[in-house]
Amino acid sequence: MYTQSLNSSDINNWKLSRLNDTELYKAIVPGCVHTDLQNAGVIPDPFVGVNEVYVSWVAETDWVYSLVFDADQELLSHKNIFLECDGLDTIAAITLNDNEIAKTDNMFRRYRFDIGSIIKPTGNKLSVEFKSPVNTVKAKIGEGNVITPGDSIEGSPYIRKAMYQWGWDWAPKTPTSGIWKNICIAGYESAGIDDIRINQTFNEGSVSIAIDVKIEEFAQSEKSVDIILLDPECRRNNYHAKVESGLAHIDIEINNPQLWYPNGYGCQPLYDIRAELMENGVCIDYCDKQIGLRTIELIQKPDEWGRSFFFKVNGIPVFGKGADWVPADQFPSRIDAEKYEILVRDAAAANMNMLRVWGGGIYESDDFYRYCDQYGILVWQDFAFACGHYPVDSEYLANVRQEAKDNIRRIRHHASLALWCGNNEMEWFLAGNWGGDKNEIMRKEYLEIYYKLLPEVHAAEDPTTPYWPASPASSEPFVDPNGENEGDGHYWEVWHGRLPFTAYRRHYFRFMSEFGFESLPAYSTIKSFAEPEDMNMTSLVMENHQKNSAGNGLILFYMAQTFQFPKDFKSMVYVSQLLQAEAMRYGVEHWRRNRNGFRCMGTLYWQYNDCWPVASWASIDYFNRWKALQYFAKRFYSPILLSAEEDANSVKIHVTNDTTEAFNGLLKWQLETMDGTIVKSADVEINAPAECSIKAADLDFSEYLDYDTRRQTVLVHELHSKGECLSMGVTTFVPSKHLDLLDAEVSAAVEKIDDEVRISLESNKLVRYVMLEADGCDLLFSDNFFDLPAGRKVIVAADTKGMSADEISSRLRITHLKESY
Ligand code: BMA
Repeated sequence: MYTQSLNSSDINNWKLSRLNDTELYKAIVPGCVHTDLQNAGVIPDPFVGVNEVYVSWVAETDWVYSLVFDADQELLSHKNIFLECDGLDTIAAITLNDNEIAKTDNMFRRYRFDIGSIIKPTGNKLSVEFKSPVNTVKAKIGEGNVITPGDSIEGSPYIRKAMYQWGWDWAPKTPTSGIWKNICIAGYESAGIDDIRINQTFNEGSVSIAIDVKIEEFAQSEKSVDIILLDPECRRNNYHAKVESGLAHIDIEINNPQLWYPNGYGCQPLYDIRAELMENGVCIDYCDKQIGLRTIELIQKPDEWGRSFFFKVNGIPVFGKGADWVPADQFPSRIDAEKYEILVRDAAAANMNMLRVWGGGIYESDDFYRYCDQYGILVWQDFAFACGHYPVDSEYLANVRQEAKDNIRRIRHHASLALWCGNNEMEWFLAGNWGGDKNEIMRKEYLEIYYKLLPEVHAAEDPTTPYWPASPASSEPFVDPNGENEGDGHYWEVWHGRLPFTAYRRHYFRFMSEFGFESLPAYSTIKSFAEPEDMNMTSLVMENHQKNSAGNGLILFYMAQTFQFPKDFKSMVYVSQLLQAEAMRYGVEHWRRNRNGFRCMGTLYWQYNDCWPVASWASIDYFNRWKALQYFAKRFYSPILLSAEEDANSVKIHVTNDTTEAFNGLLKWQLETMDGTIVKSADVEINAPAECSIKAADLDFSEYLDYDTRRQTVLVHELHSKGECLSMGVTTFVPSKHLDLLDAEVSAAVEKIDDEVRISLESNKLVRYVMLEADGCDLLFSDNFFDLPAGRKVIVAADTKGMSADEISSRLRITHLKESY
């Protein structure tokens, strides 16, 4: 096979123009109209100020991408020549040398067209015309039973285009168009590899790998397939099989297999498999896959509460710790491998082991799954449906069927893939009275896709990965899909429902796949889109960068319950992040305390990341900056968790051990005043068996806590093991706003050891939520937004980014709660 890339390059000069217009702009492929128009100076950056509103015309316009190219000589020497498009967004018509070769209508599909009779050696004219997505769906409104998600441009479900691009409660309304993935021309001789499927069977001491290679034959001849297997140490083994009736089958036995584990449970060894299609001793096509050896099961067994819902990897029950992933850019062609790596790496750094790729986004690029394999992040993959009701005419269904097949085939071999899930929240909505008098018919239509079509494709293409109809769902369609006793659950009464954080503790969902709380992004991120005069929660610009209409009000509503009103906007940003982090900590710690008997076995908070700079539920913002929540997550997702369950005058202290080994350590607790004077203290030996949560102490402080002392006293709890303090926490008996925090002297000693800077912090009085920042640069600290009780030392490390200790010292800014009001 020979490929000629048509992606933008020195020789591939793509142009963009309005349909029937002669003005041409330089275009980048892969890319999209918004980024091209911005580069050409035609539109301002849609992410800045309220530009989103001013650029809405772009999505109401038809656009044409065009390229004139010469065909490579070697390409033309092949008998079978195809145009291959990995992603066209969305309603496209492709013309080559004045022949319309195809029309496409699904952003998620891969397309291939025979152009052998049309391509010529020089001066090929290729154009891809994109119809306005907004006008396309507008013309369909009224057809079938369709419901548009609440915050989106009306009609979005009519076409197979990522839902979030039409606007969401964290995304702007800028549905774009363009060639968003690679495009190339491929020439084949007598055959090419159509598909490769890899199955693993686990035996005592070995894993059998069955590889099926499907060949697309253009001409009959003798062919074979060579398989080259590289183990994690790059030791090579070769295998060989004949192609018969378009298929080659190879069985491989791997002795002493090195198993792949999710983050926190072991390593992530990966095996490389290359399949080479051979004809007369020459390789005429090849295909590479990387796999990990592991079993994965979704365990749903009846029990005293209902039915369990958790994942077992290599037989280990894994508590799912993570968050919900949304596309990392509003214009997804912009998400490069580096961005994927940062986000996946930072999930692992925060002790996560799972991300849920939410259905209103995209099937992510191969890079995403590759990094999830490498960092041990399990992937819960939704199919691309969320919060809407979609057409079920035969054409639409056929389109969805092909979309599911394309993406399952592309993703299924990844070690990280844990679950295929039909959609986001639609079963839950339909179980209510969604659709009014159409509810009954819509339920039937719903079953067509998520209980028939997708399960069929799943059964044919990837039956070993579990399938789940919807998030949330239960064991029977429409029967209490968001119930606590079975399946997964979304809990939104904290935030949308305005209940206090304590409400989390009243619920014991089997697997929390969504719950969340908003905050503002980093101040430096806000500066990317707002001017100094916009730095106010209710300014036009800040409200445009808050897509949940109640959002800023909810932040202030909850803030009033816990914190004093911040003195300025920068403090508002800081306190909003503390609030969010505390909310998620409250929930996660509760559910992790209740893992015994597999009662609660997962927490994926909403949401991990952002697609533009915005106030949202994310823990990492658009510029990859960690909010307080991401640092909190690193602590509340640590394999051994120390958590305190306070109630009026009492505190129960728990140790949750997610590891497969028993944990022995020492709990040191101290009831103390702000200056560190001990009121009462004790050391408690901890023996926490593997995979379980224990109550380590049940303390009643009634005799020490009166109206005044409860504002002046806190409980400090530390977990020690092998001479090291693993974690430290502070529990208060009043909300932070009423604590009698004292003026404190915080010292910071900075030293540089190789490429790492270590900052030793000490304070003479308790300071809460210490925030470290480095002026003018983004340092990723080993810990941040932590409490520093009187007399303790906390050492925080960071990569120096080439700076000296002095330079870091001079840039270092330390803030804590008392300075916010
Ligand atoms: C859930 C998600 C998203 C939404 C979030 C916050 O419903 O599935 O649709 O962004 O809540 O409202």
